Amino acid sequence: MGTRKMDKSFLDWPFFEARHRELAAALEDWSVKHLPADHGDTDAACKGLVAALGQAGFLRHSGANEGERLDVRSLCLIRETLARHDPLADFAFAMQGLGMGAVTLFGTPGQRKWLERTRAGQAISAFALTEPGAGSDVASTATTAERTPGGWRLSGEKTYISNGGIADLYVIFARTGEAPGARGLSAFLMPADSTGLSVAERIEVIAPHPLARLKLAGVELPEAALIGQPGEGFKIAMSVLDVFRPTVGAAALGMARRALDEALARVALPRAGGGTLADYQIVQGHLADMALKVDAAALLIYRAAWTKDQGATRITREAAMAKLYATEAAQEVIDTALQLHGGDGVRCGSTVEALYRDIRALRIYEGASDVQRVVIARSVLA
Ligand code: COS
Repeated sequence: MGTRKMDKSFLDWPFFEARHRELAAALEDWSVKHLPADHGDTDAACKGLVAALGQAGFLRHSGANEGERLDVRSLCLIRETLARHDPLADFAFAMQGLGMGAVTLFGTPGQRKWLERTRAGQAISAFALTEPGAGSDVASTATTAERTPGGWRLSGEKTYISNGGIADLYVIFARTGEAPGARGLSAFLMPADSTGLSVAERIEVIAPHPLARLKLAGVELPEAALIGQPGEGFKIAMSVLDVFRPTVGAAALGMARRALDEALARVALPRAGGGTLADYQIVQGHLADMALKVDAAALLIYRAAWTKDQGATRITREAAMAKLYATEAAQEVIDTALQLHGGDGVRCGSTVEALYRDIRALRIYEGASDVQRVVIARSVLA
């Protein structure tokens, strides 16, 4: 990591309370001691990270039981800190939250029992929404859930499911047919050992993490597996995404901060011909743009998180702005940091090379950048 200390002045912004500053400091200490994890075997690394984050108590923040509140600022602070040290650790944390988001927001007391295990790092969760024919267009979901005498029978396919293959339980969205399109979907809690559920394919991506295509061949679920009411699945999915999209922005922010730190360390190195790269005004211009993007992203992210934590019922527009801007800006910051490293930037195994691969998927998952533009445009036109 860059030798320079990261700028933490943002923690003094009025969005935060003392408990947030304490959380950020505790996680920073933990991360310095435990990260980056050994990534040799991605599945084992993720399982180990979930267990370690659970034991250390940080996964408590990934969900909330009755009488508690999900604190979006804490989620964002944790994601940005973990992503700055080890993007796979951020992934491991994030999926426990996204996977259980529907249960945290809409679960029955019986379903909430799973939260004890996911928040202790003893069970791994996943969010199964995307399908081969329904990515950005959730209303086209084709997986079906038919009523049976004792509950539901699910058939279809889900793809690009993070934690697919290592998850202990999935929250899955399927068509129950109360109405066409978005109004005919429902959400279910589906344990990974359900008969008829199989991993059809493990998917390799440019920044490795557990990812799979799932096949559902008549998976039988009890009545108690239904989350919320029949027909509410689309709104449940969107409400979960509203909470977690700012946290994707936060992960991107952590990666951008790391890239800026790496760039600052690099441009301070003495050059053979005398001076440093930082002496050049053109380099200073790049550093200024990077710092500006980092702060602007942080402001949008913590605006969205603070607004939700103040009790807003919807933060659709704020969440979309935070995710869109922070992920696009992080890609640019990381690209510039890589450029400032010259040939060393594209060397496999260098920090900026890894960040360059790690950031890419964040502009796609949980609503691609153009989906966020659609959401923002609709809100300004409304
Ligand atoms: N919170 C609560 N309700 C919401 C909502 C939100 N954020 N967004 C939409 N709704 C409601 C709408 O109010 C509407 O309700 P009514 O039928 O009562 O009017 C209903 O849901 C349908 O909304 P809309 O017409 O906007 O749906 P669209 O089919 O046009 O879809 C987008 C909108 C494209 C924004 C949505 O499909 C989406 O977010 N796609 C990306 C999905 C995604 O992130 N995938 C990644 C999976 S996780 S890796």
